[in-house]
Amino acid sequence: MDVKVRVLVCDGVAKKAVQQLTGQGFEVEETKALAEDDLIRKLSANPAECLIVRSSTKVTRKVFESVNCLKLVGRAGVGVDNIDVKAATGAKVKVMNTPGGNSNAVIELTVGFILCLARQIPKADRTMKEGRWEKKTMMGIEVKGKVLGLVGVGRIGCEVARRARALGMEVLGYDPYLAAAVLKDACEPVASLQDIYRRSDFISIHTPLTDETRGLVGSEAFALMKDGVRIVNAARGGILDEEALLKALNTGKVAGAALDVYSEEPPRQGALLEDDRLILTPHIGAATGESQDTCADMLADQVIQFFAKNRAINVVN
Ligand code: 9EZ
Repeated sequence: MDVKVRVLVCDGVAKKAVQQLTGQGFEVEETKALAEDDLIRKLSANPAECLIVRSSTKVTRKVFESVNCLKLVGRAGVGVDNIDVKAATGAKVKVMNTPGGNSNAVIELTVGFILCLARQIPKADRTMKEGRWEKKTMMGIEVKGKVLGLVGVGRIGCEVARRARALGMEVLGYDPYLAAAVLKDACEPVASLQDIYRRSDFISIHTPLTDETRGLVGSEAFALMKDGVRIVNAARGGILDEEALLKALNTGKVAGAALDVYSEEPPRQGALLEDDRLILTPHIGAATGESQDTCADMLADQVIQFFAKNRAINVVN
């Protein structure tokens, strides 16, 4: 590499990735999360061919239309919600992310949610800290022998299934994009979502957010579910209809739900935040050191590959 490729790293992406890029001869500058105008100012003053972000920095259309140095934007994480991919494509800027880099963190959070819903662990902790020894309202259930229904059985759903089986659960799975033959090692494939809703004691969502899955678990779905069902969503906000969930809690249809993601983040103060049967976390699915390291490594590898391939045509002397 004669002229060093400049990389601007925002949002505190894992150190290992920065070291890896520096070691490969990239010139890396690290900065905190930048607002739109600050990002444009920064890239105009000191052009970089590559921009790396996590979640905080939004790479908007205005960014792509205001600067012409970028060849590649990489997101250390799953999905590209904070990057305007259409605008990037229009500006001939490649966009990359790290599918699967967060999977194990999400898998383990899901298992934690299932056990918390079964035993009310968060509420038990809270009452202790409030100075009470409250055993009477803490009666739980065991997951052994219960049916877990998976809505979506991709990378994450599949591994949740294995762990749930290790806990003695019976696991049903529905995924319209995967053949039953592929699913049947991980779970019992069922032919329809209705089968999941009718038979499950726990339901966990593991789909992406698409036009097809937005609002998928709503009032019609709840109407089919068993009384006392428990719901987990650590996938994406908006797949589960929160208003329908609150109604289903109020009628007693749903005994509890654990949510890491919301249709609006952070969710507005309201009924969602007040019900003890809801276990709520602030989108921490990917928040493990291991997951951040894995995503950063995956992205650094891809960035190195990209410039190894494309460098020659990008250098203008
Ligand atoms: C949709 C899905 C799973 C699903 C899975 C994947 C795009 N997509 N959609 C509805 N990969 C279950 C129900």
